[in-house]
Parts: sequence; C-alpha cells; structure tokens
Amino acid sequence: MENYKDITKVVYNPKSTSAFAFRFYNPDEIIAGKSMSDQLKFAMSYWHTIDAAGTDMFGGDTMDKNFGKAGVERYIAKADFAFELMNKLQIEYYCFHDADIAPQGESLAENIKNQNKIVEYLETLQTKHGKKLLWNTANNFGDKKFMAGAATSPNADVFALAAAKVKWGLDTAKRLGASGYVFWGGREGYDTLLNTDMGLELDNLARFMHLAVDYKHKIGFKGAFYIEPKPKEPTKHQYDFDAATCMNFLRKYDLENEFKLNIEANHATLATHTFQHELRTAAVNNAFGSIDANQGDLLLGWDTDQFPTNVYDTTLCMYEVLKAGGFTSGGLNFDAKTRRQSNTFEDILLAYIAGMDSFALGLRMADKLIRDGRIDKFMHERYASYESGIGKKIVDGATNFDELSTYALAHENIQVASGRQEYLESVLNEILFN
Ligand code: XUL
Ligand code: CO
Repeated sequence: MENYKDITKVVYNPKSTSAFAFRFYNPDEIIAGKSMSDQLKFAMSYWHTIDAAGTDMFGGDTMDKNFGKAGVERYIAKADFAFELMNKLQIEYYCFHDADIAPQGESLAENIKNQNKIVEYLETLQTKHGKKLLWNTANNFGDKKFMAGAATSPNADVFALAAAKVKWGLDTAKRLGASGYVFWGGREGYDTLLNTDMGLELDNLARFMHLAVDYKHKIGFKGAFYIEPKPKEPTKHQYDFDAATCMNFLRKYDLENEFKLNIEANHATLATHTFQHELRTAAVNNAFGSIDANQGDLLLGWDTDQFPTNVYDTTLCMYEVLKAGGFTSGGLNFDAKTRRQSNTFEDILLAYIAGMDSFALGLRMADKLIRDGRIDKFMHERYASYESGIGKKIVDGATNFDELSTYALAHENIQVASGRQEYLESVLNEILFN
C-alpha cells in the first residue's frame, strides 16, 4: 500500500487498483442539478482528525499527532497537516471547537491569545488553499469548570465563562467567514433531579441563546446558527434530546427563526431514532441545516463516531437532503474518527475515502430513487384522499366536527389501502443493487 506522503491527491478512478482512489466521488460530476462537491459539501472535523489520537476509557494514545513539537508550534504543524489532508482529499470545508486549534493554558486570556495566533494562521491557509470554515463551536464541556454544564450550570460565573468563549467563537466565525456556528449541548443536561432545577436551567439556556443571537446581530455575523441534538452522553438526560425536543425548546423561547439543526447520525440512533427520522423531523419543521456524518454501532450503544459506510443510511440521508432542497449554509461534516487500531496516517485517508465514497454513492442512489419515481408516486397516491372532497376540505380548514360527523355516518364502508412496506423496501434494494 502507498504511503501517506506519496499521495498528493485522491482522485475519482472507479477502475483503479489503488486503495487511495474514489470509486464514487467525482467532485465535478453533475448529480441532481449540481456538482457532487456542491451537493455533498464535505467537511473535515478538527477534533477527531487533527487531535484525537486513539485514547479511550481503557487506554491511551495509539497514534502520534504532535509532529515532534510543543505549544503553539505544535498547533501550527497541526494546521499545516489539516490543510494538507484537505488538499489530498479534495475536501473544501472544515469545522473546529476553540480548544481544538490551540494549546489550552491556565486562563481564558491565555487561551484566547493562543487561539488568536492560530486563527491568524488559519486565515492565511484558507486563502492560500481555497478552503472554507463550515462552522466552528466552543468546547464548553471539557474543562472541569463545566462539570455541571455551561449555560445550564448552577454557577453563574460559569455561565459568564461560557458566554465569553462563545463570544470569541462568533468573532472568529465572522473573521474566518464561517457559514455557520454550532451549539452542541456538551454537558447541558443532568444526571439527577435531586440536585437540578430543570426549569431554571432551561430558562438560562434560552437566555444564553438569546444573548448569542443578540451578539451575532450586533457584529453582523451572517452565518447560520445550529443546535445539534443528542439524547445522552455525557449527561444522562441531555436537554437537546432530539430534533423534536429542540424544536419545542426553540418555539417555547421564541428562537425558532434564528436556529436550524445540525443532525448527527450517531446521535439519532442514540435517541432510538433513525438518521432519516431526525432529518425528516428537521425538514418538516423548516429547520434542516447541516449534518454530522458518522455512524454508531447498535451493539455497542454509545457514541462511537465511526466513519459512515452503511449505504442504506447514506442513500436515505441524501434522499432527505435532496427532498429538503439541498444544503444552503450547511454541509456534511465527518464527526467521525478512525478506530483505535486504525492508527496510521494512511488510515485517516482511507477512512475519509470510505466515508466520502459512501455518501457519494448515497447521493447517486438517492437521485436514482427520485428519478425512478415509484416511491414518490406511491406516496402521492397514498394521500390522494386529501386532494378532493372531504379530504380537501380538511386540508383547506373548510370543515368542522359537525360536518365530519355527518360525513362519517354516511361513509362507514372504509377501505384503508395497503402500506406496501415490503414492496417499497424491495424497490429500494432494486435501486441499490440492480
Ligand atoms: C459530540 C459531538 C460534538 C459536536 C460539536 O457528540 O457530536 O463533536 O459535533 O461540539
Ligand atoms: Co457532532
């Protein structure tokens, strides 16, 4: 197998015998009216790809990502590595937490100083290599001060610290021209109600979001705000449990016009939903925004953040994306890490190639599914009773219980048509494998 350093650019070559080629991702090919690169908008996650080195609950690093350097110099080398990797993989976007990009010291002031040095460097790299920031975010969960949450901490000084970090994040998003900013709940949740004032914590979370919105408008940051749902981990009950819970929160606190959702596949399955369910829930609530592309392991049951290779899931995901009109500000961020045993630089490339190709194949199949039309036609016919007669009156809001009751008394011979699930599943198989 080739070495990492010898691979300058991974290109589309379905016939290649090399492991370092795309079999399905052909960036400039037009699928469903746009180039594949515009449909998929792949992004690299800094925390998993540039920082995470294999540590798990039972053992330490299996990979060295320190480049023989320390302090700020190490993070300059990491930034170089990030852009080298994006170039090799033809990835246009990246995402980071504040704490991912620079060494974290003893104080907020020191962290901001370090981070600003690297942001200056990232700015030059972005221009030099033509790369963009899809979104950034704050790590408001790692430091022990955040042990009881950030905006939902019982300690108001922590709320202020979290605000200072998000303020820096928004200034940086504006400076680097990010197309979005993500709020993942981190430790916004609880483990026991014996010590938790849930009402106050949720109100405070909403207060925090309103302050962030105010600041965004004040500085004129034009990117999108996303909430990323997750049901558990690290807390037992995360407040942003799933897409529906997030929408309820946003509407209760009058924030629904300011936020969209960043749906992560592994978070969906942790919530015992399918990825597709979460995407559809976002779309029907007019909140489809961005995607954290990964997959979990249903047998392990925790947030394993694996590179996505399940083509059923990527197909149904891209089907939802196409149906929602495609990405605008959002994209597909690989919130995914190589397995602990996949500990070479080649593995990082191979993992991204597997993930990108799985989504490229998913896009091709979703487009085929829509062009085939059988599923859409079935769906249309299934709900046809709402297009005329009493059904149309229901949809138009032009009836009432008296009329419906009279109607029902006169129409008791009701035949509900078959849902044809197995047939539709076989159509999907035919599209995928025939
Ligand atoms: C954690 C997670 C985060 C967010 C960004 O499960 O998904 O990496 O995507 O904070
Ligand atoms: Co995520």
